[in-house]
Amino acid sequence: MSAATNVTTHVFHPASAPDYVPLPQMRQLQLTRLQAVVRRAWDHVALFRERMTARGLKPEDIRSLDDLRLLPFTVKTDLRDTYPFGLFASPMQEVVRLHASSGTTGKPIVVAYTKEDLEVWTSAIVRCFAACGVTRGDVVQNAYGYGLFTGGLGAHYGAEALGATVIPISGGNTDRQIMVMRDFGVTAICCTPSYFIHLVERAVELGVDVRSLPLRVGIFGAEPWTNSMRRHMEAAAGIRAQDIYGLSEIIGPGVAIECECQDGLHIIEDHFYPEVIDTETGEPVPDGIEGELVLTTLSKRAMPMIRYRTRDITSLVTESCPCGRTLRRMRRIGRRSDDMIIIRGVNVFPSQVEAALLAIEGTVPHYQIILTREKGLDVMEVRVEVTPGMFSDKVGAIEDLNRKIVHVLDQTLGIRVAVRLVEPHGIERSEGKAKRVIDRRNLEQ
Ligand code: DLL
Repeated sequence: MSAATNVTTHVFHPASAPDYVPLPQMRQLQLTRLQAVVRRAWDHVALFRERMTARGLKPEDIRSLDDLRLLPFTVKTDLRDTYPFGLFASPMQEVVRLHASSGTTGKPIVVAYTKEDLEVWTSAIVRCFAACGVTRGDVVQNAYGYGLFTGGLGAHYGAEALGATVIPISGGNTDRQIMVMRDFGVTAICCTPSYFIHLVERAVELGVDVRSLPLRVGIFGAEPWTNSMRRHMEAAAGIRAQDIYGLSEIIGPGVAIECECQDGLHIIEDHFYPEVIDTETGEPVPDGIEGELVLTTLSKRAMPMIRYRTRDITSLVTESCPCGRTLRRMRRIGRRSDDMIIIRGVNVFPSQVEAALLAIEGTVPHYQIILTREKGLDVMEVRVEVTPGMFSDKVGAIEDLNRKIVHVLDQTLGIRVAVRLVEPHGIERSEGKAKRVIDRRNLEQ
């Protein structure tokens, strides 16, 4: 996309103005917002106030952006421990939407939005999509899942506000996706990168050449992907493949986006303030050095997040970007510092599998998760050892147990997994940390 088109997009959408503000102005805006959000969290969130008090801090101690590092971190288990609404800073009358995402064990984590929060979210997505060259002339097939997952509704309202035509098709039903893409003249698609690869492969089987369709841009995220996957998707579908990043705890999709330069993701930093820290020491690392991304929401009302440890590993890029945006960039996320795995866009913790299995009689807590990729789609198999008593039982009992585990895991994780029961001691014992996850998906394919 030329710079001229970019300027047009920028003027056309006043919401995109903060993308280009001079740095001193941005830092001032961030500081003002940071002070307000810390005050809000202090006033309304007990956990945050207690942690600040324990450090001898008051909201007025935050005088500069550097003072951010004085503040305590927030982590995923804080959301679990205060489940469901303990971190809300707004009364329920002001909360207009809830979403949820996987927690580390049985319960999900819940996130909340006021009307103003939804406006911020929508404006962030408008800016992200505009950065990818999507305009109101586009027909957007939104194949992120609609529901508790933030992907579907988040992308939906942003694309609509941009003035594009949105097709809220949600995930799944691949043959119908291909029919819609062809018949409705789709020009932009949003989904996980792995699903897009699957979709293109299926299209080939159906005799549809995606390269001959008007589709020209894909906005892919919710799971890690690589530059070689980008090249593959761009060549196979005749599109530009853009990376979008976000997480439920912060807002959902729309935290950071690739511009047409495809060289790092611009962080929407007037709303989401980034730091990168050393995972061990918790100390900030210099720009350009890898570490864990920590985000602070600068304008969220219903659920402010102060120094949220995302567990996503990246580094900050400070050089200016040829696109003209002054927003700092981060390198794409290739891995996490915890054991969360993402299967077809759904977050799964091995501890969730473990908790579910423990509740089922006839199994022992020896299990392994095997991940593979078939036709672009993630496949998860859970191998579980049965008890000796169960093993000597009839075949029917084993089959019943298998069905039961499939059902329970389906309920717990929200995705269908294959289950293979193995004989007692059938899973290799480890002398150190048990190797629970064997990931055979080759991200380079
Ligand atoms: O995945 C929000 C989202 C929806 C982002 C649609 C982009 C597009 P969660 O389900 O809470 O939210 O999962 C958040 O997914 O911490 C990362 O580990 C991973 N993730 C999200 N986007 C990317 C990306 C949504 N572009 C977790 N690259 C995050 C790599 C990503 N990992």
